[in-house]
Amino acid sequence: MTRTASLGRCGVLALTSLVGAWLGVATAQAEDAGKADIDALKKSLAKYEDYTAAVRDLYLSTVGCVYYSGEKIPGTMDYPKGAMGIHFVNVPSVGQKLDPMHPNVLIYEPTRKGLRLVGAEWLVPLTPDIKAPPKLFGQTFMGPMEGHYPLIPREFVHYDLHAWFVDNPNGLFSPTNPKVKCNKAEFPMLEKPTKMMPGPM
Ligand SMILES: [Cu+2]
Repeated sequence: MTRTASLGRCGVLALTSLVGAWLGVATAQAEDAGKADIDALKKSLAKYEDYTAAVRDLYLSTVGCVYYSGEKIPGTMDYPKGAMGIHFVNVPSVGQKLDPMHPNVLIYEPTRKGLRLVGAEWLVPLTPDIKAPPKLFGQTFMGPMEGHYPLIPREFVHYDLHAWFVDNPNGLFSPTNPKVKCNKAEFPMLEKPTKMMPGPM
C-alpha cells in the first residue's frame, strides 16, 4: 500500500517535471523566435543609437528615467524591480496600425557616455473595437492599464509591450529590466506600478 502510494507520487512527480520541462522548452522556443525578430529590429533601428536621429524622426523624450521598486499593489501591474528607462515617444504613430518594425517608443538608458538605446515599446490605446489584447512576436500585450502618470496622462488607457535590445534576466519581453539603471539619470523617476483597467484581457 505504502509502496503503491509512493510509486504513485513518483509517477506524478515525474509527470509534473516532464510537463514543467516541456513548458520550459516551449517558453524558451517562443523567446528564441522572438529573439531573432528583436535582433532584426535592433539592426534596423541602429541609426537611433544616436538619440538625436530619433528626435528628428519625432521620437521625443519624456525626460524622466522611469524605474520600479518591485512593490506589489493589488489592482496594479506586476512590475518586477527594475527600470524602464527614458521613453522617447513617437506620438503620431500611437493609435495607428501596429508595426513590429516601427515601435511607438524607443527606450534609452542614461550612462556616463550618454544615452544608450536599450529597447523599444509598442502602445495600443484601448478603444471600443478591441475584442482581445493585441499581440506581436507571439507575445500578448500587457494591460489594459492607465497611462503611466505623471509622464503620461492617466486617461491614456492602453496595452503595451516592451522588448529589450540588451540582456534582461527577467526575459526579452518583460516590462522592466533590472540591468538598466537610472542612477546616471538627470531626472530619475521612481514610479508606482500602473493601475489595471477593465477591458479584454
Ligand atoms: Cu515602458
